[in-house]
Amino acid sequence: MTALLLIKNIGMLATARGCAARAGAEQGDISLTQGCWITAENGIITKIGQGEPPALEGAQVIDAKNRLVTAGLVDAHTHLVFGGWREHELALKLHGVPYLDILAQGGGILSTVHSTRAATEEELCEKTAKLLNEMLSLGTTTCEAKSGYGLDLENECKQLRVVQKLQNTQPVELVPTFMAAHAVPPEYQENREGYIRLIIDEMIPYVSEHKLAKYCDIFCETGVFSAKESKKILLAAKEHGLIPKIHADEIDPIGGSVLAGEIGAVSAEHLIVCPPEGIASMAKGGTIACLLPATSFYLGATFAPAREMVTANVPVAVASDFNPGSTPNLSLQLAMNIACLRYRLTPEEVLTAATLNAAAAIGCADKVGTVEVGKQADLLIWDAPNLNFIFYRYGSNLIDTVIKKGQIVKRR
Ligand code: IZC
Ligand code: ZN
Repeated sequence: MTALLLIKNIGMLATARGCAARAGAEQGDISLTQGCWITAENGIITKIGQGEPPALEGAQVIDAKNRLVTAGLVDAHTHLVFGGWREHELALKLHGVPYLDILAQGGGILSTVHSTRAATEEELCEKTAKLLNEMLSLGTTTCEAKSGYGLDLENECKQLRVVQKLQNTQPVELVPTFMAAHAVPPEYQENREGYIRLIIDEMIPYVSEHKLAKYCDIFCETGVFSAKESKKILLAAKEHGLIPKIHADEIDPIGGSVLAGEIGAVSAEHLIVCPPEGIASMAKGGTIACLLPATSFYLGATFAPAREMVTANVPVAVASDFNPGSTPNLSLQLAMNIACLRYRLTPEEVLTAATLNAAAAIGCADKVGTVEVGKQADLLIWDAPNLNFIFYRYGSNLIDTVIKKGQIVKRR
C-alpha cells in the first residue's frame, strides 16, 4: 500500500538546497517560501507547491496552521552511548578544575569508561533508547553516535552494537563512528604505543570488517593524542575504509585542524581555538567545520571563529556534542541558539549548519538535510511563525510535530 502524506497551510518553509555542504555566501542562501504545501509518498517528498493543495485520495493530511516547517535536525556529533553520568564533576568544575586535569587524574572520560565497561549491552540499549526519544521530541531525526567509552575491542564493539540495534527499533536514523582513540585506557597508561598498536592492528580491521562504523574519530588534544599519533591512526582507518574525523583545537591548538585538511578528513570537530592556518588547511582539504557551541558554553570557554570559517569558504556545521562530561545536553535547538547568538551566524546560516551541512558531515546529504523533491520526508512543524522566531525564543522546546520518513513520530 502506498502511504500518502499532505502537509497543508505551511506559513513558512525554510530550507537549504542541494546534496552537498554549502560554504561561504551559500551557507546562508536558503529558500524561504510562504504559504505552501508538501506531499510525500512512501516517505519520500514528491511535490512542494503554493496555492491550493492537491486532493490526494487516502492521504494523511496535516494542517501546519500557518507555522514554520523545516527539515528534521541532523546532529552530526554525539557521544550517545555510555554508562553512568558525571554529575560529581560539577563541583570540581565550579571550583575551577580544568577539564583536562580531571581526565589526567583518572576521572572525566575514564570515569565514563569505567561505568560503560560495567554496563551490559541491554542496559546501554535501554538507556540510549530513552535519550533518543528525548532527542526526537527536540527535533533531531538523524544522529551520529560515537563509541569511545569502551577502549578495548569488546567494549567498543558493545557500544557500536547498541547503535546498530537501535537503528531498527526507534525512529531516529543513526550513523556510527568508531572512536577508541578517545583516551588511553588505564591498563595502557604506561604503554600508550601498545594501545595505538591495538587500535591499528586489531580494532580498526575488526570494526571495518564487521561494518560496525562508517567513520573513525580521534581526540587530538594535549595529554590525549598528538597530531602525529592522530595522523597514524586516521590513515590506518582510511586504509580500512573508515572515513576520518578529528576532535581538533578544542582546548589547545596542537595541529589537529591543519592535519584534518591535509588528510582530507570529512570534518573537524570543536575548533574553539582554531588558528588561521587550520582554517586555510580545512578550506583546501574540503573539510567541514563541525562546531559545538553548547560545549563552549558549558566549559566556560571561548567560541570557535565561525565567521572566519564562513569567510574562508569552510562549510560550517553545528552539532550538540551530547556527552556525559563537557555537554550533558541533548538539545540541538539550544546549540543552534548559542551558535546564532555567540558566533553571530545568521538564522539562515545556522539552519544550514544543523541540517544540510550536518548531513554532509555524516554522509547522508543525498537523502536528508533539506526539504526538496526526492529527499526523505523528515520534517518538523515548529510552534513558530517564521525562522527568526526560533532563534529569538530560547530555552523552550519549540517543536510541535516531528515527521520521519513520512510518518508522524511525535506530536504535541
Ligand atoms: O566524555 O568528556 N571532549 N570528549 C572530548 C569528550 C569531550 C567527552 C567526554
Ligand atoms: Zn566530541
